[in-house]
Amino acid sequence: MQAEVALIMGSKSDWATMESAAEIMDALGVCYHVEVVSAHRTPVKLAEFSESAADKGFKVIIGGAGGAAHLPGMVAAHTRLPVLGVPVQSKALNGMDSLLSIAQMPKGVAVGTLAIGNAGAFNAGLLACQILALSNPVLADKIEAFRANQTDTVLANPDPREV
Ligand code: RP5
Repeated sequence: MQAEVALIMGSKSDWATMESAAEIMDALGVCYHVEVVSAHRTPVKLAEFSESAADKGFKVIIGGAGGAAHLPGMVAAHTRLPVLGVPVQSKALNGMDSLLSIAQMPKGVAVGTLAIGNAGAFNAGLLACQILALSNPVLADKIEAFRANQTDTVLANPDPREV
């Protein structure tokens, strides 16, 4: 099956965060490709991966990185595909470095920046699915059901003292 989402990250150490993106894509039945592609340690690979991504059939790229998190921005510089950036929580600065590195893009090269950490990774996966759902009614129905179930779960147990 053709992977529509490229889920890439700067290091294997990012997987504990980025697997949250995989979790929601698994739940919604979206096929994705996972690979470590580092802006700093494998810069040539990053350029080649990004430049060939559209031709390979990817429609959305999710890039996660921490610290000097140049991965999503550099990927976006090499492709017209939408790039969603996930700031991985760093040890030194708790992810503020990652967040600002990803969010502060110059005008003309767009990266959609998500929240720091697992929530951001999960939402990147969800947002990728929502983008794909624009041209996939079956996926759109699955997203509607996911959202309805989430709402029902909250409404069914509004007492904060109960688990
Ligand atoms: C970044 O440096 C990676 O995205 C990772 O978040 C961080 C630390 O990488 P490792 O030293 O754990 O490989 O490039």
